Parts: sequence; structure tokens; C-alpha cells
Amino acid sequence: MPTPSRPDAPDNTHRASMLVEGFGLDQRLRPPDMTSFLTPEADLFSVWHLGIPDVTTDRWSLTVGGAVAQQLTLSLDDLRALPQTEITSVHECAGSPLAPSIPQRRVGNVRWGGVRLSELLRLAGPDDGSAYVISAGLDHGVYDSTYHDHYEKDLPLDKALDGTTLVALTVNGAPLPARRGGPVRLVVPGYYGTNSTKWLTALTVSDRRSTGAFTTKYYMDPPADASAQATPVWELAPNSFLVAPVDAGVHAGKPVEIWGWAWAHEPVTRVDISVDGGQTWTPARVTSRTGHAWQRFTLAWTPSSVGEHILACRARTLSGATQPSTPRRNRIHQRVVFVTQE
Ligand SMILES: Nc1nc2c(c(=O)[nH]1)N[C@H]1C(S)=C(S)[C@@H](COP(=O)(O)O)O[C@H]1N2
Ligand SMILES: [Mo]
Repeated sequence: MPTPSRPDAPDNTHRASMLVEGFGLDQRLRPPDMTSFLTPEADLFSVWHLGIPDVTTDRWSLTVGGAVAQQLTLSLDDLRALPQTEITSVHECAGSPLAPSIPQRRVGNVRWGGVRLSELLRLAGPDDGSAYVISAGLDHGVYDSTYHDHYEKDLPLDKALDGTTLVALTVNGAPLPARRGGPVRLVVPGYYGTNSTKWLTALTVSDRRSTGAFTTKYYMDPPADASAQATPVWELAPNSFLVAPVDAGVHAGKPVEIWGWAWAHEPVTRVDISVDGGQTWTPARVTSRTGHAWQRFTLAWTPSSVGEHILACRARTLSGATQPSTPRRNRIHQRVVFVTQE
């Protein structure tokens, strides 16, 4: 397999060998299992396209370069010496870029810790007219029958500067494990997981988007109609799922709590619940949002009859964005619950 040069990689970055080769996915929890506000790291899903690199921590460095006044090269100790912050954030995979409209419910909610990207950009000083920050990982390998020299994503400069985007060193208070992107990854709260580049090694300020496969061929949603344009898979569309009840122990005439988690790029202001397959909807109680965390919703329900009931939940944001019933990654979640006589 030919190994093209890495234009974005600094000279002093070692080329990591791979611990694991090729695409992989680990998804432990399904919606009924996601009962805790914070997902334990060991239970959080993981995705890698090219494999998992073996990053030698003492040879690792991060460059912040491109259209900046002052290029930075930071060691792990340099990063640790900068002010650290934490944010609790929902972490959601957009699903396979080869089948982006299949809802995967591949999601969790974790506390990330590290250095604000805005702090690094303040030190580097982006040039006037720059509009994006491109991030590069140390992983390389084959995805979709093509060799990729590295994983590369981008995000708008405004998002990079909003104070929530992190160059992260910890998850739930512990150092990032190798699989999780350690020693250092990008975390973009409010954006799909694909944008949070793991095994981060270079940040490049630019006046244009990345031209890599993971921002052009993959993770670009097709236009909604002929007049529209393809859109980057950046901001989290409203989404929600039912944790409980499940199809056991639900009895006619007995109250039960319907509950689950809802989130979006913006705060969720309303979650509606249906117990009749989407014919009628009732607003649930929704907790307010902290950071970019998911929000809990609850509704008391007393089933009146035995038999199958189709439960569904639908989140809505302040600006009115909501979930579709058509095949989309944030399609309304439904569950059939069989109600019995006690
Ligand atoms: N370097 C690199 N970063 C990456 C990926 C990757 O393949 N390589 N996959 C992305 C995708 S699609 C997702 S959903 C998240 C998954 O992060 P996790 O494994 O910590 O859950 O990492 C993103 N960052
Ligand atoms: Mo993903």
C-alpha cells in the first residue's frame, strides 16, 4: 500500500504504528441500558475508521498552524500547564457515512476535560479572513476500500472559538484511553462525534474547508431537494430515545413512568410522548440543560387496556427544529410495549 506524504503533519510528529487496523465499532448499550446521566467510559460506544494508532506519548505533539500569526507546537506537558476546563456533553455518532439515514442510537453523555481550543487560537492568532479549523489525527489505514493517510475534519472558526470546543485530555475525570483518542483528542460539543478528531496531532487555521475524504465524500448530507446544497454533518439535530418502560411489567390500570433522554445542538425545550403510535402527543416534563449534556424527560402513564401499545418520543428545540418520522438519523424513536393484566 503506498504511503503518501502528510502535508498537514508537522515534521516532528512520529508516524504512529497501528494497534488495530481498519474500521471498527464497539456499541455496548442499547436505549433501555442508558439509565445514567453520565455514561461510564467503559460503556460508551467507540468508532474508528482507519484503526487505532499506538501513540507514543513522549513523542506526541500538537501543532496549531496554518493562517496564524504564531505557529505553536505543544507537548503533552505544555497542554497540561494551560488552564483546564470541563464540559459535560452528549456524544453522538452520526451513523455510517455509507448509510447515513439509519438511526443507530449510538450515543452517550460524558464529562470531557482539557484546554479550550479558543485559548490555543488566542495564543496562535488566526489571520483575518480565516473561517475554519482543520483537525488531523495520527491514524491511517483503509476505509471503504481506499487508503487514507490520516483522518481529517473541519469546523467553522466561530464554533472553535465558542469556548466549549476542547482539546481534551480526560473523559469522566480519567486520562483518555488509546481507543478513546488518547493522549489528546478534539471534542466539539453540540456537533456529531465524527467532528471530534481522536489522536489529534495538528490544527490548521484556514480560509476554506478541508478537502479530505471525511469532509467531502463522507459526512456530507445530500441536498434535501434540487435547489439545496449538500451540508456538512456538524450540528446535532434534535434527537431523543425512550429508556423506560420496556416490554415487561407494564399493567393495565397501574401508573408507570415513561422516561428518556433528549438533546440537540441547542437546548431542547419540549419533548412530546405518544402512546398510540404517533396519533396523539402529550408534552413530557423536561429538565433544563447544563453545558451540552442530554436532558431527561418524564411522563406518567396509566395504560387503560391490555395489549400492544406503541410508545414514541419527539424532541423539539427553541427554534422549532424537531424529529422526523421519515428515515433519518434522528428519526422518532418508537417502542412496542405489551401491557398485561396484573
Ligand atoms: N482520528 C479519528 N478521529 C475520529 C474518528 C476516526 O476514525 N479517527 N471517528 C469519528 C467518529 S465517526 C466518531 S462517532 C467519534 C467516536 O469517538 P469515540 O470512539 O470516542 O466514541 O470519533 C470521531 N473521531
Ligand atoms: Mo461516528
